[in-house]
Amino acid sequence: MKTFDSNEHPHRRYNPLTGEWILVSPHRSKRPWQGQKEAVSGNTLPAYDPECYLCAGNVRSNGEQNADYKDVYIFDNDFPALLNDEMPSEINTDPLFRYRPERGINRVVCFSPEHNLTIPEMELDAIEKIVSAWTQQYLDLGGKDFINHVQIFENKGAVMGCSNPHPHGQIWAQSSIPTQVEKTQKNLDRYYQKNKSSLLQDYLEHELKRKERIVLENEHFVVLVPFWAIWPYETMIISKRHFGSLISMSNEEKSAFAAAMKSITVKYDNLFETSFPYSSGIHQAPTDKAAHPEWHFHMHFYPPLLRSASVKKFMVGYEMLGEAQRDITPEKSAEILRQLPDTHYKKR
Ligand code: H2U
Repeated sequence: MKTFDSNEHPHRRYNPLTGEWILVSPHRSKRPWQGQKEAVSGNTLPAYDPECYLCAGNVRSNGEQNADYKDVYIFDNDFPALLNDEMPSEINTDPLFRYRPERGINRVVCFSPEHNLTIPEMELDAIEKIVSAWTQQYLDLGGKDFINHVQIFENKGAVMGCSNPHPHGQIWAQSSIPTQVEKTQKNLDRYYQKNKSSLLQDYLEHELKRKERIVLENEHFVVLVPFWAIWPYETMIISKRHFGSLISMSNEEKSAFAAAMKSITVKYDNLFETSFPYSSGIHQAPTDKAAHPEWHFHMHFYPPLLRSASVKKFMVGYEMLGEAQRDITPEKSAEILRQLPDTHYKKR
């Protein structure tokens, strides 16, 4: 009988943050591909695009004019998914048709006035300004009595459904704690109550000893491919110190966080020498005024690309009906990312 080898044999891994399992099929990573190829976008973008609704001084679709901004610029989304208005509703008790009104605020965060500049190509001080702006937004939006959660995220690249290459992210602040965050919160809390320590701090300690999935680290943050990663090159930035949100970060930690974001996104761009698409976002303590000692600040990067600048992973079939599955192991992905140069390919 053969003995189990996680580099060779199919197995399932458990995600302690979501409580979900994922199927890993390492023996399959050499299978041939005759499927879809996406057009690779060359970087021919101008620094200013008169047609772009995010460029400085331009008029947006609702007729408002953007300021002549020089670094980060934030405005209320003109097509918000959530509305600020209070909507009284009858209590609905039917267990099969549950709903509740949801109140919130959506904002757009332009990272830079330069239309063709993404995070990996920005100077560190410009990325620090984004981190400061996010902190201010978390304070401002989270401080409102009806806002209990502030989701900061970036959707980058046309394959992710991003409508505009101008560097930008979004903030969705709302009265409920959204499903993904609620799952994570329950698991962090359960672990904290049981062990009186942070799940992610304990996890990080083991990862730093094992060194199998670490991509890079600096004084205050570690970037790794989680043991339970779903996407081929999924990573997480985890703070070394245990704290719950952006507002607990020292200035030094903010710089280190900005540096970690730059370093991982440079590696991403270098992987297939393309502007690497992803969805990224910060998971941190809700703003529901409760103490949340269980929360440990982290940022997820979920990139779709699999084997080249044009071939992405699809979450379809078995994954829609059964559970998420990956071929290349998280250890192999971490090794590939770790060995990539730290200088952006356009500057080499
Ligand atoms: P995405 O491409 O990541 O979806 O971001 C663009 C956002 O910008 C999107 O949420 C908003 C869209 O609603 N937007 C405006 O607020 N004003 C505009 O004039 C166009 C787009």
